[in-house]
Amino acid sequence: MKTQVVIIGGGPSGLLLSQLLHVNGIHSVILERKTKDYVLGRIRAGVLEQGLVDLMQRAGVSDRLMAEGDFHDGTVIAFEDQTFRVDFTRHTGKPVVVYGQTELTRDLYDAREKAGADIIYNVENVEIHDADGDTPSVTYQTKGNSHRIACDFIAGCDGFHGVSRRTIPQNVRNEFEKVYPFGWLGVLSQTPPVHPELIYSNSRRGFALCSMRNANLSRYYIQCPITDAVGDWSDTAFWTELKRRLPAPFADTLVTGPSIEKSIASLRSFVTEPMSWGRLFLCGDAAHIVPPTGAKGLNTAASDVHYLYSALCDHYLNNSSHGIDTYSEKALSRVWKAERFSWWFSTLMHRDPNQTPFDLKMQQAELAFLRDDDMVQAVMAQNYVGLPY
Ligand code: RFL
Ligand code: PHB
Repeated sequence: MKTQVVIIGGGPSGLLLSQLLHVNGIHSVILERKTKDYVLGRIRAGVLEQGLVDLMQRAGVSDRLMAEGDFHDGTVIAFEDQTFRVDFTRHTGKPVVVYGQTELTRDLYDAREKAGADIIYNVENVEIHDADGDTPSVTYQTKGNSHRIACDFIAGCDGFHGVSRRTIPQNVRNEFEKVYPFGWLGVLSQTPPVHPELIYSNSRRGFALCSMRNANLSRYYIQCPITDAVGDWSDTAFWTELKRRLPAPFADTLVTGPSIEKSIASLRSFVTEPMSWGRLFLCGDAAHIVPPTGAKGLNTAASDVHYLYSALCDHYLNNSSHGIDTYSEKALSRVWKAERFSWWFSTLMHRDPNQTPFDLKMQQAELAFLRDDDMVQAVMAQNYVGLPY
């Protein structure tokens, strides 16, 4: 088999890249380790930057997002018993859109399948060959049979645990990492959201986030010890703890109900440099991870996809290698800014078990500065709605 671009990973990065290439007449094959239902069962991101919405539009898959997405002009920040609001639209002219990663991924699968895309599920033992030469290929197995695809380029969209990043030789790779000493326990429930906008809360008992998917589907998170297991948290224990971490007006009106999904995520900042090696290009979580505070993961994956699809269009349609040659540098420049914002916002909002009294005072001063200074709010808004591509 032969194709122009082999895409490893059928998550949002791989699907969006494949769809954008298709719109520009460039053929790709997607290799996905799991089934489509498995990928759609993962409850993850919920907040989209305008840049990602624009890419979905360019890919011809934005109808449902525009009809059902909820445009948010700001967010509420709570600390201890105080609340204030950061107005995105006033500061930047842009809102963010609340639309689940599951729905976005479903829209991309529908479009790819409608166009007759080559998506191969349940692949095993994916290996990348000769990415540093002129004739790369990818081998894999399905149902015990071995296959090889020859290609011009390989896009590594296979997430943090994929094979693509590890294919880049260790003496070429530089990895930067910070692991946070706490996790997020998340609950999805068929209940109306407690407030029309997201609430990020730094309370004495730790961080909490009130988010949503639609008018009757809420997504809530609380900071928990990394050593906790989902089984340690009954629904009642979760709701009791969430209420304790919210200012009284929200705690008193919170509607609770049975959880339909409950999971614990660890928090990590991670970047690998460079993001390309020969004809292999890393995209999304394969190259970088952010802690979820600030909702930058999927959105940063989207900016990589933007740079990579533009580079491949330059190569195939304009006979220019400039985009490909500068992909890693351009992508990393934006990635590090998203890393900085996610790290700053995580540090601001969580209670670190190792926090000293001085650290706590600094956190309180920083929150007061954000609350009282319009320019600081403008900087936060600019980062939250997404820096330009
Ligand atoms: P994914 O989604 O991990 O998809 C990678 C795909 O590759 C497949 N794969 C392989 N396929 C073939 N061969 C192999 N060897 C393979 N190894 C892996 C996997 O099965 C999978 O299908 O990476 P991608 O596409 O780069 O997308 C990244 C996003 O999923 C991620 O950044 C976000 O979900 C992060 N995130 C959030 N991002 C936001 O922008 N806004 C948010 O509000 C937000 N909230 C979150 C989040 C992530 C969370 N968790 C659980 C980490 C909230 C949470 C709780
Ligand atoms: C979510 O809705 O899952 C969500 C929203 C905002 C974040 C992280 C996660 O910062």
